[in-house]
Amino acid sequence: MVERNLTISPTGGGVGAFVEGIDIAAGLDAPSVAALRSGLGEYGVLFFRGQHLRPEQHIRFAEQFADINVNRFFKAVDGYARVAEVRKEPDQSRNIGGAWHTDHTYDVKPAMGSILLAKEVPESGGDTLFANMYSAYESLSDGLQQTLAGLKAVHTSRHAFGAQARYHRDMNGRLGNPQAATQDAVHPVVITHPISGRKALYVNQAFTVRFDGWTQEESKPLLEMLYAHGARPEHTYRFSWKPGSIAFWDNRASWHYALNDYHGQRRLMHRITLEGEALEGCCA
Ligand SMILES: O=C(O)CCC(=O)C(=O)O
Ligand SMILES: [Fe+2]
Repeated sequence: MVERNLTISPTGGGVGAFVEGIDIAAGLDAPSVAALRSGLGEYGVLFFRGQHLRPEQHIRFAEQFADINVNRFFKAVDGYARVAEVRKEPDQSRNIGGAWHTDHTYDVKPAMGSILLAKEVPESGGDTLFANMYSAYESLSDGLQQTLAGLKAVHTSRHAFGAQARYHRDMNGRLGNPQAATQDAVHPVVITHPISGRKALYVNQAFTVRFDGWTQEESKPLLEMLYAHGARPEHTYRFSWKPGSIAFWDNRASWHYALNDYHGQRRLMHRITLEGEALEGCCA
């Protein structure tokens, strides 16, 4: 089906764009897929409304962009190993992704992004914040940009998903497989984005532990400065979900933060994660 009405319009906030004139369940033609891919690279996250996809439709949409990554840590939707549940029940206090991060940076080939579909949302609350890692980089001084261009950083999942991680305690078995949390990866601190070719800041508070060749203590002040800088309101946009809303984010161009402000209510999302590639530095 030809999507002649497809439009991609910037949110007006610091990151992301709204996609309209599209019915994902009906299937997309190649030009529409190409437009969405380049929009993703340009805006970092694409938002859609009213897309009440069944798991097969969600999978078919995802497969047009990349291979699906089967998440090692999240429980899957019954009968669909490739669709993960991002669920918080009324009796749970912690949520998934409730701090600034970008997914899978502890992998040598980090996931390119995720397609998160809202199934059940709280009456109010449960928004997700996104931040723009192009503008985060571009708004640093020339001097700091040059310093960062020469650096790599170490990313790990051990503290977040490993057997000792606090994260597991309140998740009632919805996260599993702590023995799989053994990855470490080294990535450039400033990457060349694989789709847009633009430079993006590529460290995040959840998984980056130090600069390569530096101690944790030496790294901490500069990393914390970068985390605070990336989260400045001018780089961000806050998305409010309704059932059928989708956020399709690019992990290399954005961070995200799932707000945990809806205690006593259920929130259920279906998530498909897409495989990515090894990341190139900006300025070799
Ligand atoms: O639930 C959300 O809004 C996002 C959760 C998250 O961080 C993720 O699915 O990667
Ligand atoms: Fe996440």
